[in-house]
Amino acid sequence: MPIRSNHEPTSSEITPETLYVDRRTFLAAAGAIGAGAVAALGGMPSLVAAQQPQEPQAVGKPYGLQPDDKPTPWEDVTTYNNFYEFGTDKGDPSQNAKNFKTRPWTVRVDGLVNKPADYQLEDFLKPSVVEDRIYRHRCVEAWSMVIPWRGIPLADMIRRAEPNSKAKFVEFTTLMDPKQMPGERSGVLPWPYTEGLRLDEAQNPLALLAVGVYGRVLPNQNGAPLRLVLPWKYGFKSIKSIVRIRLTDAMPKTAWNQAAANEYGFYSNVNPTVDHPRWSQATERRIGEFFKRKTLMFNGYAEQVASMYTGMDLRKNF
Ligand SMILES: Nc1nc2c(c(=O)[nH]1)N[C@H]1C(S)=C(S)[C@@H](COP(=O)(O)O)O[C@H]1N2
Ligand SMILES: [Mo]
Repeated sequence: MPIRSNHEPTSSEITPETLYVDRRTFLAAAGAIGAGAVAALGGMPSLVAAQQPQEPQAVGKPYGLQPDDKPTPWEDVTTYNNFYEFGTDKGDPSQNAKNFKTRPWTVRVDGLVNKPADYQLEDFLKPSVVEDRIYRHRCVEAWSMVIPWRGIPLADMIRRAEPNSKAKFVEFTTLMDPKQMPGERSGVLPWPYTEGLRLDEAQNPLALLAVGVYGRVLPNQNGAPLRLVLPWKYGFKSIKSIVRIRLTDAMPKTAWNQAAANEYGFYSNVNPTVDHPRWSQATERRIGEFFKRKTLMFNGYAEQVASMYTGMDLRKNF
């Protein structure tokens, strides 16, 4: 498995050969079946699955990686997960989400927009729009990873919906399906899982709607078929298995904030100087490593995001 190193990429590295070939075969497959048939059959994702590389590939443009960052192994990325709909232990989601049905899948984009719409997953999988990006990933529980995602910028999605002048926030909702998601039959969180962003945060170029990881279709335990990725925030903001994206004028309620408001705020920006009430956030354990690392302000993405929070008291707005 080619694990990429951390130096700034050359242009040939940004679009590695494997990915390029992948996109060409994808295009050929899409052309053969035709757009109408794809919509009716929901056939595109299975074609993607059939065309995807057998071996996970750590492809993508590195964003905000530090010199000693390298992609966390596929095995860890896909078996050490938080996805409470499928259980609260890190190993539960990979075990319990095996039969989770992610096709067909509709995402409703509505609220304070001029163009509300229902999108099919296929709309997010067009090879002309997906990008591969390697991001740092920091969980509020003080562990971290480096993950090669595949997705589309959230800003593109929002632009398509045309937010009106009243829109100030974006609310995200996970599928509610207690039959398939055993966790939703428990009281561990208020269901369905919800999250929220200020509109400008949602429009930040780093915010990604992910459909894949390691060059492959997103495994169920990682939030298939579509999840958010916000590398400057604690992982719980990166909501999985999204069915609705709603533009609002009021700050959305979020699952973890409702569960424990003193521990989980709306912003959840990675901040080594503001501790969780029950543990320090100054250091973290990189999965697969023994020694702890120092946590970086905004998880190393200050240059790209700090200006959104100028003048705010980050102790109050945690
Ligand atoms: N719907 C939903 N989304 C969720 C969660 C969850 O329990 N349910 N857990 C969050 C947390 S705490 C983290 S750290 C990340 C983990 O993503 P990963 O398993 O792909 O690393 O997903 C986030 N998104
Ligand atoms: Mo997390």
